[in-house]
Amino acid sequence: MEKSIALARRIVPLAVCLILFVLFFKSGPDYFSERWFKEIWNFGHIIFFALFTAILLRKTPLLISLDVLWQISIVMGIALILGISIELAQNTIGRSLDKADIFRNLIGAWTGFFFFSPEKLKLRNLTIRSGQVLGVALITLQIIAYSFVLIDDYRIHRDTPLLAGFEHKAELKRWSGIAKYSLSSEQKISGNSSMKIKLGTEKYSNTSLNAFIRDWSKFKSLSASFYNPQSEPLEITIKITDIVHNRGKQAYHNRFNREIELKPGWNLIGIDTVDIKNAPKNRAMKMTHISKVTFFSSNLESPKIVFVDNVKLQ
Ligand SMILES: [Ca+2]
Repeated sequence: MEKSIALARRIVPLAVCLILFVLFFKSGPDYFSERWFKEIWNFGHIIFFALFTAILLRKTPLLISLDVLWQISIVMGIALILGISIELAQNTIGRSLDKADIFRNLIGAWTGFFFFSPEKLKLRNLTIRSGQVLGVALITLQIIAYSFVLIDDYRIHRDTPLLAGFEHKAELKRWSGIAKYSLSSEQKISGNSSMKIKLGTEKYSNTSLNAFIRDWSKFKSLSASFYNPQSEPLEITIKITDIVHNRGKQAYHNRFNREIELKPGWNLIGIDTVDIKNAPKNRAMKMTHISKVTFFSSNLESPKIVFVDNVKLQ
């Protein structure tokens, strides 16, 4: 029995380490995966580098023979270089490059050393405890950040069919894009605020909603209110894509695009979901998995402002 436990203690960390390393490349979330899945996956980096560091410091005689400060420096250096290499390799196979993962790798290596390496015993007790407290604090911060994502995901479900009302700053984390965007109380159609978008003169200046309820199959329309503060009309395009488009070649004819002209002042824009469903040329849009809603301008002669509020399904 004791032999089996000892054997399991040796094999399990190595097996978990190998599985995680393969999963860094073979499976896991991509750019279009759900946030809760992407964020939980990040903990894999911490676990992998904690185990990898512990194995290195138990199985590498050359490393074990060094002074303990050299050991820490080398395992942190390995985590940094290997982590950057993994991120660059993932980037070439379509997985997103995440600089925060490199930091998580360092947290993993640090906790691996201070919790699981027998080599830590060469340090003073106070130093070991301080190292462990720092490791736990950094992991706790990661857990707190993850809980914020789960809370916002709960809000998304609670507020549906409203996709974006722009009443909480946390909502902005659901958006991305080249255009600068912020919550603003200057203009609003409901509540206290809307989103102010500063469209630039790039070929495409865009902002996209990435996190929202995916299944639009039971809704009849999408609506949004735009405020154009300029004295002239402003042309923007609304682009809606599903997961098939985003994980495919992202061709123009394989998504929904609608150019709209915003007159000065408020504009209520409505789009029938039937039009969205029938927009791709050679297939029906996957209405059970809408992936992204984008507003963009193209080739503006000068920067423009637009406000958006009350993006909702009906
Ligand atoms: Ca609002």
